[in-house]
Amino acid sequence: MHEWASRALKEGYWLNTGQAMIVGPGEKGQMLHRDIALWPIFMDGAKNAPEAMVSILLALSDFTEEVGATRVVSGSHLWDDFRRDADPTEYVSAVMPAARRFSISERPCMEPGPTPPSIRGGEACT
Ligand SMILES: O=C(O)CCC(=O)C(=O)O
Ligand SMILES: [Fe+2]
Repeated sequence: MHEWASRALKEGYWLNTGQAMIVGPGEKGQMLHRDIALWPIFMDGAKNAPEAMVSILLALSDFTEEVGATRVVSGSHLWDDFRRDADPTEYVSAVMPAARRFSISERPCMEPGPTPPSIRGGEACT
């Protein structure tokens, strides 16, 4: 992550978050969101705002559609309007076995999938 973050965030960076994202049976899915919305100025700039945050999500258990693999709206980091709602047909699921990871700029929309029948664990670092 250090190599990638150093390249993407040219002025240097801080480790912002390191947290387990454990989702279990009966829990509601998280709404589709962009983490960069924590800093609205970057939402206003949309695709022209500077890259301010990058993330890695590591699967601690298998990520399948059934257990709520994170959904990502591919290409949403290039939208002109970051407040536009994504259409469900635009989602792709980050299906991957445990111990794999995916890396994203924090501009994309993403959400965990539907309520899982078993525990789904992820580790997020931003
Ligand atoms: O747990 C997930 O699938 C997504 C987590 C998330 O939204 C985040 O780490 O910011
Ligand atoms: Fe998030």
